[in-house]
Amino acid sequence: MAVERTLSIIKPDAVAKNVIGEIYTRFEKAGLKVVAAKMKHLSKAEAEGFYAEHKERGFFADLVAFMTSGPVMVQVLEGENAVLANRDLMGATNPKEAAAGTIRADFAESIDANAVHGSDAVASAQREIGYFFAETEISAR
Ligand code: RTP
Ligand code: MG
Repeated sequence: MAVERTLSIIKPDAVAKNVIGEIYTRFEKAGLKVVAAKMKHLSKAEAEGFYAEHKERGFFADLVAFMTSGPVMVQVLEGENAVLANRDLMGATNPKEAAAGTIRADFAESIDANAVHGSDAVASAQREIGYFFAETEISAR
């Protein structure tokens, strides 16, 4: 097993529901450490750049509109197999398909307002962490 870092975003719906702390508790109980964090209200350009891999998809405009609809909480999580561990905590993209006890099953409303983002691979995690954080903003723990 390898210690990895992954990028997590608590999306505008979950911030508005005031469940940042409940989601952080799930990270901590799973052994994932928050090693950097910031709250941000993304600009349209920031959201478009972050989700550039999806720019040809039919849902892209809705995704960008949703991600800029309110503040988000962005964090770097560190731990054993952090990328997959966080994806397991999140559950399926569509909350209707998310396993019981996952963040999306418990806090998400729809495939658009689905509470959290998590990097899907080590390579995308590196890109996404660099998109939001300078190396000096990440605390080794
Ligand atoms: P995320 O990137 O946000 O962690 O979610 P994910 O990997 O589970 O899903 P992804 O395929 O990367 O899609 C990014 C976000 O776009 C929205 N989406 N809408 N209407 C649709 O068919 C659709 N498909 C995806 C979701 O909000 C998803 O989280
Ligand atoms: Mg994704």
